Amino acid sequence: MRILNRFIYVSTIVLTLTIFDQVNAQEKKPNIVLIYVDDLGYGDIGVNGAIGVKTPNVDKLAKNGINFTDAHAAAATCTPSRYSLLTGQYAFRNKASIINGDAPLIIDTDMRTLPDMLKDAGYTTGVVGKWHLGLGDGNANWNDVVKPGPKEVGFDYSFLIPATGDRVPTVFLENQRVVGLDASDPITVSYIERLDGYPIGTERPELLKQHTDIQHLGSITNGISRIGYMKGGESALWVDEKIPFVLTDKANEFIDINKRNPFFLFFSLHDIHQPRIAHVNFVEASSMGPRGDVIAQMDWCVGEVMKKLKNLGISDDTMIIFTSDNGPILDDGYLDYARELVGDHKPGGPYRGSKYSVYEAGTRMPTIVTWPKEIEPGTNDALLSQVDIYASLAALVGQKLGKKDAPDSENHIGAWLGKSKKGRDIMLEEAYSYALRMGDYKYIKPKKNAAIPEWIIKKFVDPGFSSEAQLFDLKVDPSEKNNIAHLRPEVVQKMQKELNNILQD
Ligand code: NG6
Ligand code: CA
Repeated sequence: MRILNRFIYVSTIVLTLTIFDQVNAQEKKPNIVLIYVDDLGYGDIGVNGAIGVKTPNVDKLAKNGINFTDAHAAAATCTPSRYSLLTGQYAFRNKASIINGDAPLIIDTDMRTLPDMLKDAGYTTGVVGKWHLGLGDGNANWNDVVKPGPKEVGFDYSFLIPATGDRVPTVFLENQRVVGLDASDPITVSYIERLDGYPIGTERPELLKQHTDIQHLGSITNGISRIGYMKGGESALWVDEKIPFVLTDKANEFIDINKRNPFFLFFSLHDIHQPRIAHVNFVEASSMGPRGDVIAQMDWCVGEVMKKLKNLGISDDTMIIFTSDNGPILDDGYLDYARELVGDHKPGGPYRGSKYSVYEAGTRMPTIVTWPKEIEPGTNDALLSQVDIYASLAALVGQKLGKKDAPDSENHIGAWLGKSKKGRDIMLEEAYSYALRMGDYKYIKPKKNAAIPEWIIKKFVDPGFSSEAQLFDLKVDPSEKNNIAHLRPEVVQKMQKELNNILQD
C-alpha cells in the first residue's frame, strides 16, 4: 500500500511538471542562436557546392531549415556588418569601418539595440566570440572592467575576442574583464608605438609559426605576430589552436544556464578569419590547407551547439540563424597558401568578388535558418539583408519599434521563416564603394577617384571600383561580367536616384 501511495504521489508530480512544461512551451518565444561565422563565403559550405572540405553539420542545418540564396551581410567587411546587424542601421551613417583592438565602442549606448529589444521581450542575452565593435571610451584600461562594452548595449553576458585574431590584445574578456590576468603583469596596448613587451615579427621572424605581411608583424604571442603592440598579460594570452574549443564551451555553458528562459545567443566564431591556425584535430581535414581545415573546424563548432540543444531537448524551440559577416578572402596577409591550394573550390560560389569587394560575393552570404517547430525545410531566394534581422525578430517576439529604433531595418519575418518568397524591393550593399540591388538588377555607384589602393591589389581583391556606372542583370549574368549600364540608362538613372536617396548625397 505504501508503495502504491508513493507511486501515485510521484506520478502526480511528474504529470504536473509535464503539464507545466507544455504550457510553458506554448507560451515560449523561441530561443535564438545567431551563429555568425567570420569571412565565410557563399560557396564555402557543402550545400552551396564546396569542394575540398566537408561541412556535414551545416549541411544538416540546411536540410532541416531554409537555405537562403540571396541573403546579404550589410557590408563587405566585419565591423560595418556587425554594426548594422546589432543596430538595424546602415554602417555609413556611423562611418563605421574596420577598427583596431584599442578602438572605443562604436555603438551609441543610448541606442536601442537588437539585444536591448530582445531583453524587452523577456530574453536573456549573451555574446560569445569575436566582438570587433570597440570597447571602452578610447582610453581602455585592460586591467579593470573595460566599459562601455556589450553590457552597455544590451548583452547580459559576454565572452569576447576583443577585435580580431590578428590584432592585439590577444586575450579573452569575460563580462568585460580580461580572463586569467595576473595583476602583477598588467596589459598595455598600442597601435602607434612599439612597447617593450613581446618580441615583434620584423625582428624575430624565427619565432613565427606562420609568416605574414608587414601590417601583421607587430607583437608575437603564441608564435603569431599581430597588428599592434602589446605588453604584459602573459598568463591571460590565448592559444589560437584552442579558440574554437574555448568559445564553443562558453556558448554551450550559456545555453545550459539559460535553457529555461528564452535566450538570445550571438555566437560569433573566430573561424574562418586569419590567422587560420587549425587545431591538430582538424589539420588536413580538407584538401585546401589551413583555410579549408578551419572550415571543417567551424563546422565542428556548429555541430557541438546543435548537439547541446538536442541533448537539452530544446532544439524544436530554438531558432538558429547561421550566416557570415562578409565574403571570403584567400590572402588576407598570413602565408597559409590558401590561394595556391584552393583547387576547383569556389569560396564565393558563382559570384564575383570577395571580402572588401562591392561585387556580390562581398556580401552574399551562406545563410540558413532553422526552427523545427515552425519552419518547413526548403530554399528561399528572397532578397534579404542582415540589417533586417532586427525588425524581423522584433515582429516575431511582438516588440514595437520606436521612431529612432533600427531606422534601416525592414520586417521580413515571413521570408526568414520561409512563409513568403518576398524580401526587399531595394537593398544597399556597402563596401569601399556602394551598390544597390533592385530585384535582379545590381547597380554600382561610380567612384570618382577609382584608383585601387595598393593593399587591395596585393590581396588580389577585385573591388569593383570604376569611374563609370556599372549595371548588371543578375538573372542572366549572376557573375557580373557584362556591364549593361549603356543599354539601360533609365534603370541606371532610377537606381542612382534610389541610392542617392539612401546616402543622401
Ligand atoms: C584589414 C587587415 C586584414 C584583416 C581585416 C579585418 C591589413 C592590411 N589588413 O585591415 O588583415 O584584419 O582588416 O578583417 O591590415 S575583418 O573580417 O575583421 O573585417
Ligand atoms: Ca569578417
